[in-house]
Amino acid sequence: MSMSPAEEGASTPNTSSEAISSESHATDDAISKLPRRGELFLYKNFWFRRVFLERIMLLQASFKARDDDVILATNPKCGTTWLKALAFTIINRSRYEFSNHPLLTCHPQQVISTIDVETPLNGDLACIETLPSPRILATHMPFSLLPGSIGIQGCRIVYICRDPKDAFVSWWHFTSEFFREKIDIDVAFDMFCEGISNYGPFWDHCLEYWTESSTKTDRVLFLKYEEMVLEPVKYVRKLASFLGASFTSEEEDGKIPEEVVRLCSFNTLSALNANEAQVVQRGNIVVKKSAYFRRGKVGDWVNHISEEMGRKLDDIVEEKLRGSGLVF
Ligand code: PAP
Repeated sequence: MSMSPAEEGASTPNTSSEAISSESHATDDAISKLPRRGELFLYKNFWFRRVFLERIMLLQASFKARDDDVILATNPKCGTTWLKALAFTIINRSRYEFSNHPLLTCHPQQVISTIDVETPLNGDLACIETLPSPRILATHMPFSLLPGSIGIQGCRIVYICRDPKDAFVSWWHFTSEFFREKIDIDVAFDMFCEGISNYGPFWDHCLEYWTESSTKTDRVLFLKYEEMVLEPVKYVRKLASFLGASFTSEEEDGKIPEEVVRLCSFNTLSALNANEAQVVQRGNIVVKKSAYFRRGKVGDWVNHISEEMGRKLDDIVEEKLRGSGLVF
């Protein structure tokens, strides 16, 4: 089972601290010179919080992909937790019984690491490098900023996107409740509409992976949260097939795809992670496990932003995606 770098890498000795320290000063300098809006820095057409950008730069310089890596890519709050649970369960299904499965005790965020959130800032990638193949790694990085070796090695990439209105509301809740940052929702919404959000513009993030997935169908699988909610078994089969782990006829007869869906469902996982005292370590932050299971509903945005705001964002996104074939 792959563990998060935060867990595995915490006590790994730093072999070249001087080199890393001067590199990190250079990164600090480079980031300080970037255009800035509040906490966000504009780097190569995308906005990032400093901690994530530092890791992205570090990974671009040092991450070495393997040809059998599976990369789970998402805009924040678009279904990362769900996709991690599904991919982990599908790929490891011969190793674990459903009745005694790691996900019954470990949070999906603990079994697969989001590399740009959890890589130690001291630059030590041992925690990723020592994982056995095939590695499953997650990222919020835009396609254009993925470390070059991912393209060269031809890893498989699974991308999940979600209606931006629900993603925005989910992010706003997560940020305000769990990081105690009281962000005015109207101000945050206006910035989101301008394209200024962590890892945004939201639409450019989706579009880059969408474009790749339309030309490289064997390398990039593009999924939509809403479609998966409607027909989870169909998409679990699709995901398994893309990952080179199609269900056998015996597994189909044994209703294994349905079992995967059940184990990884919002209802199952949220009940297991409901204890407010349980936390997950993500890089240098500690988050309540339950923070990743808020409502898990399609269309919950109507309860938090007005119809008018919803229409405004829809119009912007429609305009930005026009001609691409991607619609929400
Ligand atoms: P991350 O990007 O920070 O890793 P991510 O898992 O993408 O987080 O986002 C959490 C959202 O996925 C939450 O949405 P909500 O705020 O609208 O409720 C969460 O409820 C939802 N989610 C988590 N697990 C599941 C699941 N198993 N099935 C469906 N939705 C889920």
